[in-house]
Amino acid sequence: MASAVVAQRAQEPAEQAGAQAPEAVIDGFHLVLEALKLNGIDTIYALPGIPITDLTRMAQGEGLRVISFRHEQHAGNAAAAAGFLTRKPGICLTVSAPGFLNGLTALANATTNCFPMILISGSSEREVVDLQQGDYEEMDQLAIAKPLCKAAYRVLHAQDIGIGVARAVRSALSGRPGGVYLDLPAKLFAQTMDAEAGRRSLVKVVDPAPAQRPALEAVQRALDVLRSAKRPLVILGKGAAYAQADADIRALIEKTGMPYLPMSMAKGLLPDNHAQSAAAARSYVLQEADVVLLVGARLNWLLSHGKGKTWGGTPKQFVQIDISPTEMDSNVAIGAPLVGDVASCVQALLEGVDAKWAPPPAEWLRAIAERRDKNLAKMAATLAANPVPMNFHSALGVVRNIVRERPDIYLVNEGANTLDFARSIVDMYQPRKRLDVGTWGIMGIGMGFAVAAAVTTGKPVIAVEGDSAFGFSGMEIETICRYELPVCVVVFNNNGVYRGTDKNLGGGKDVAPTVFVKGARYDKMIEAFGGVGVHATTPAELEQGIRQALASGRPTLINAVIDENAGTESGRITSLNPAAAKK
Ligand code: FYN
Ligand code: ADP
Repeated sequence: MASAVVAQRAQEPAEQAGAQAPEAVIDGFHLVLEALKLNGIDTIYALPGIPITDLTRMAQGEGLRVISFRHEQHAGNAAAAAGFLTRKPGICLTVSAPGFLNGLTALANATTNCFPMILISGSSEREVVDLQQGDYEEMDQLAIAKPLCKAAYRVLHAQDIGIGVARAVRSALSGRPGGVYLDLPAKLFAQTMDAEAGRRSLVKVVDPAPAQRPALEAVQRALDVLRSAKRPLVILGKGAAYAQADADIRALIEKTGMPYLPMSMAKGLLPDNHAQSAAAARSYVLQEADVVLLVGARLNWLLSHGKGKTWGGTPKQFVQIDISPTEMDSNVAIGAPLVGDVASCVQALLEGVDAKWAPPPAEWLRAIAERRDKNLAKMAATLAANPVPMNFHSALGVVRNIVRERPDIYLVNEGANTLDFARSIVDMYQPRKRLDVGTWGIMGIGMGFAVAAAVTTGKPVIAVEGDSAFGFSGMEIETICRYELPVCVVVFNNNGVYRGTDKNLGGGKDVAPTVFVKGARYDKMIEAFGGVGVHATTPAELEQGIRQALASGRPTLINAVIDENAGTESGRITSLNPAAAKK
C-alpha cells in the first residue's frame, strides 16, 4: 500500500508530509483510485471538470492511465469497447448532470450490447438535490441512470467506497455483462478516514465472472437435438467472442462439421475464409436449416426474431447457449436451452462429440457451397471493377487486402452503406478484431472504439467510417493525435447521409436534410492537430495512405472520395424505414 497517497500528502508540500504525520488519513479521492487499482483497473476514460478534475490528476499521479476526451459519449464508448476487449469493466469518468447525461448513451449502449463498463460520475450535494434547492448542476443522477443500466449505486461515505466499487465491478462482469452506474457526490472525495482502516475497507472482488456450468441433462438434450439435425447451422454472436473460448468454439465447429454464420462482431472467431463459413450463403442457410445452435447470439432484429420470411423454408429447432436464462424463448420457443457461460457450455458439448459423431449430410454442405461460391464469384467480379469515382466496393477492396495481410489490425466500422458493405467485403481472420455499431446500430462509436482498441492493445486500428457516422465523434481525432495513437480513420465521403444526391422536396434553397457540404475535405481536420491528412480519389491513393499510416503508426485521416450516387437508403436495412415498410 506504499503507493497510496494520503490526504496530507496530496494537500501539503512534500517536505511537510514526511516523518511527523506519515499516512495518517486517506481521502475519498485516493480510496476510489485504490479500490479501482485493487480490482485490476489500469485505465480511465474521462472528461475532467467539477467535481472530478482532481480525481483525474490524482489518478495519473497514482499510475493509472487517464485518456481524456472532448465529449463524454466517446469516453463512455471507449470504456465499453475496452470492457469487451479485456473482460475487465471499462471505466468512464464524467462530471455531474450534463457530463453525466452525455455519458449515458454510452452506458445504455454498453448494457444493450452486454459490454462490461462502469460510468462513474461526480454529482452535486444530495441534501440540496433532494430538496430541489438549485445546486450547481443539480440532478438526481442515480434515478435517471437506473433504467439504462444493469445496476446503479451511490456511495455517501468514505468507508463505503470499497464496497461500492466492488459491487460495481461484480455487477458489470458477472452473469450477462453490462453497464453499471456509480454515483459519487462531490463531498465524498474530500472525506477522510484513518488510512489503515480505509485500506482495510477496500475489497478485491474474487471471481467476478464465475463459470456457470450447464446442467448435465441440458447438455444431453442439446446433444440429442444436434445429433438429429439433417441441416444443422451454428450462429456465433458477440457473446461468443466476448467469452474468449476461441479454441473450443473452433474445435466444436470443426469436430461436428457444422456450417456456421458469424454475426458481425463474431467475424474472425474462425477465419472468414474457413471452409465451413456459410456467411456468403446467409439467406439460404437461415431459410433451410432445421436445427440452429445459437452461441452468444440473441434472436433479436438482427436475426429477424427467429421467424418470418428470413427463416421461412423449414421448421426449426433451436439450441441456445446463453448466460442469461431469460434470453430463452424471448422470440421463439427454444427446445434445448443451454444456460451457462459460453466456455463451459461449449466445453460440455465438446465432451459429447466423440469420434462416432456423424458429419452433416453431404447434400446440405454441397447446397451451401453452391450458394456460397456463387456469391463469392459475384463479389469477386464486383471487387475487380475500378469505377471512377470510387464506389464502396472498390474502396473496401483495398481495406480487405490490407486486413488479409495484417490480420492483427483492429477494424472499427460504422455508417449505413459503409457498415453493410464492409461487413461482407472485409474478411476477418482473428477473434475480436472487428468493433462496430452492435445491437442498436448506433452511430457515434467510431473514435471512442478506435481509441479503446489502440490503448488496450497497442495494435494498429483502421476506422472505416461513413461521412455521416464520422461526424458524431469526429472531434476525437484531437484525442487520437494527443495520445499519438496508431489509428487510421478512413472517411467514406459520398457527400451525405446514405448518398449526396437528395433534393429539397420543397424546392427551397436549403439542401436536403441528408446532404452535406459537397467535396468536403475531412483530411484537413486532422492536420489542425498535427496528424497526417490524405485525400484519396482512387484505390491506389487509398492503399498508399493506409500503408503509410501503418508503417508510420501516426494518426491519419484519409478522405476517401466515393461516388455520391453510390449509397442506398439505410444500407441493407432499407425495409425498416416506415415508408419502405408500407410498400
Ligand atoms: C456475405 N455475403 C457475401 C459475403 N458475406 N457474399 C460474398 N462474399 C462474402 N464474403 C452475402 C450474404 O450471403 C448475403 O447475401 C449478403 O452478402 C449480405 O450479407 P450480410 O451482410 O451478412 O447479411 P445481411 O442480410 O445484411 O444481414 C442482416 C443484418 C445486417 C440485419 C444482420 O444487415 C446487419 O448487421 N445490419 C446492421 C445494420 C445497422 O446496424 N445499420 C446501422 C444503422 S444505419 P444473400 O445470402 O444472398 O442474402 C441507419 O440508417
Ligand atoms: P450478436 O449481436 O452478435 O448476435 P448479441 O449481443 O445479440 O450478439 O448476443 C450476445 C449474447 O451473449 C447475450 O444474450 C448475452 O447474454 C450472451 N453472453 C455474453 N457473454 C456471455 C458468456 N460469457 N457466456 C454466455 N453468454 C454470454
